[in-house]
Amino acid sequence: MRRKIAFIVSVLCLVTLVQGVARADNPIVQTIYTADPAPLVHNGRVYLYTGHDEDGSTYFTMRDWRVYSSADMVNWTDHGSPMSLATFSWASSDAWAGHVAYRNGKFYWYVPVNNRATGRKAIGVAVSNSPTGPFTDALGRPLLENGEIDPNVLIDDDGQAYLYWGNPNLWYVRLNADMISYSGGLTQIPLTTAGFGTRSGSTSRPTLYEEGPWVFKRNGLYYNVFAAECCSEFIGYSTAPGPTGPWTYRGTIMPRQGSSFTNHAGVIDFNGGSYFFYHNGALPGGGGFTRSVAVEKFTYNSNGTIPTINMTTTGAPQIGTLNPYVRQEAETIAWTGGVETEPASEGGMNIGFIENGDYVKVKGVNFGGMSPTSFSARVASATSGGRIEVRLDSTSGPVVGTCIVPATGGWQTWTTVSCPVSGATGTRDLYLRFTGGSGYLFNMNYWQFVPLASASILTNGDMEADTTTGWGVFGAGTLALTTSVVRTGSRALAVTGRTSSWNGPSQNVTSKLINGRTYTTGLWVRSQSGTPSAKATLALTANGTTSYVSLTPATAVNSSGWTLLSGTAAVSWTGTLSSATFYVETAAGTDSLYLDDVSIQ
Ligand code: FUB
Repeated sequence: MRRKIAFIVSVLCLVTLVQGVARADNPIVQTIYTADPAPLVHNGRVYLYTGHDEDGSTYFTMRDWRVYSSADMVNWTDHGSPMSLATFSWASSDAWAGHVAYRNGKFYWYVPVNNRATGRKAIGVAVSNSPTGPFTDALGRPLLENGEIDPNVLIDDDGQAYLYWGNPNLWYVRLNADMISYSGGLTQIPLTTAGFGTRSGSTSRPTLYEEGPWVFKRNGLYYNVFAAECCSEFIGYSTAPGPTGPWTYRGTIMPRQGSSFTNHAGVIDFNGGSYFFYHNGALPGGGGFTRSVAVEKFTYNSNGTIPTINMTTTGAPQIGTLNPYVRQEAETIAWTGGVETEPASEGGMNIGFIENGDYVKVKGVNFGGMSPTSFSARVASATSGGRIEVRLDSTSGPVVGTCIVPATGGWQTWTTVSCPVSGATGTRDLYLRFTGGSGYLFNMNYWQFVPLASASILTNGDMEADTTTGWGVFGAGTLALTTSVVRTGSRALAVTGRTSSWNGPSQNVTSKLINGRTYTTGLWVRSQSGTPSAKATLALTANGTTSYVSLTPATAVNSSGWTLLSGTAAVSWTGTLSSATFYVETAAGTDSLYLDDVSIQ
């Protein structure tokens, strides 16, 4: 069934492209149906926790929760499912709307599920040291149970945490500092029409409040954004001077729209902007039980009220651009037609179930002023592979490179392929379009571009001069050119005779660095025998003090193929720079190495 969503999304987007209409980036996820967004800002990223509507559902058939994250609000990385009904041994069904709170280095995920023993809805809490999990049941039993749903946590400025939840009523309880126990009783918030508006045509539920409270504090004012007046729901909100009220109804944020009869909001401030997350039925096959999470950017009115926000297919604008010269996960996606995601044996997720014509769009990729020289991708194929067309602007835009993916003997048997690239400059949308025969072609785990060596501050970084010109040795070692083991062109650099792990090929870049600049480094390394971890480093001496900047992370290399090391690092110093040396070393050992296509720019 998942193939069906993916196929229809692909066809719809081709039609959209042919018609020349601007491309949609809402809903956020196209690989599965997602619902009940709960965004969390942490360390410069937005983590988006969602529910997961099973394909073809005719009820809220939900068995697991999902996590996505983004630094730019348009390219979202899929972190898979770090929590499911199985996490809670006492839960029988209904992995419904949850919320994640961060406190003291831990992430607490509060969710409503059916308690097998009582048959009633209960609130469970799971905990993790990482925003992407895995999460484990913190208690082995419900945190609380009163048959109601949709937990949400506010941690007030004085450190007191409140858990809100409820449908048909609205409740709160004071959480203890451990976040997995509470003090005092479960307290009902009075659902008055002054506090939560007047429902039309119902006497049993006089107010608009339905479910899904999202409580937060901004500029000293407490907001409760909630799903109102089922069915279908709209999103309304109330405000209060304190976390427990009294609440005053403030009106509609998102009117009834779209084909889902529920809606569910999450509101954050991130990087100077305000964002409203919600769900609808906008994907093909979507509806009340096959929903999709979407996002809009908005601005609070000057008096703190929230404007009307409508659902769009464009979504939020991108913050900044994406760097193609560092490893990017294949599952970082602005929009996809046809691919799915799954856990990768190398860690994280990979994209898979790729068929001829499927594609991934990555938005706002900043190639800079000089086209990269090559594109590389980590791929696996249990069949005969296929091709990756590297395109710009659209699925039918210019092809700047084509990589051949071979059979690797398994869907999780990974190899790195690379291909030359030309003509990719400026900031463009990148489309990776996959082609081949029938059936599933290959999987992709990650990709990156290699910057143009001639744009580099290094001399003879591609090693194609007929001497080792430009290169020296940091510490001990002997350099030689080789023509028998090369990555591109006809020469590579060989270093032997290293006597310490920090010894290796080097260049003096003292006159070339600019204080405060960020540099992107790329180099291909191969060992002559062992399997050391190699890395590129900058030794800076200013005002008599030497400091070391890691230009790339230490990366395992071997003798059977070339490994790309890459990284981005800010370079600055205080006082007068007397010496700056770029060098390649190993984390340990003195293995002999080959180097090719080295650049720092
Ligand atoms: O997703 C199941 C339920 O639908 C949620 O708990 C409610 O908020 C509504 O969105």
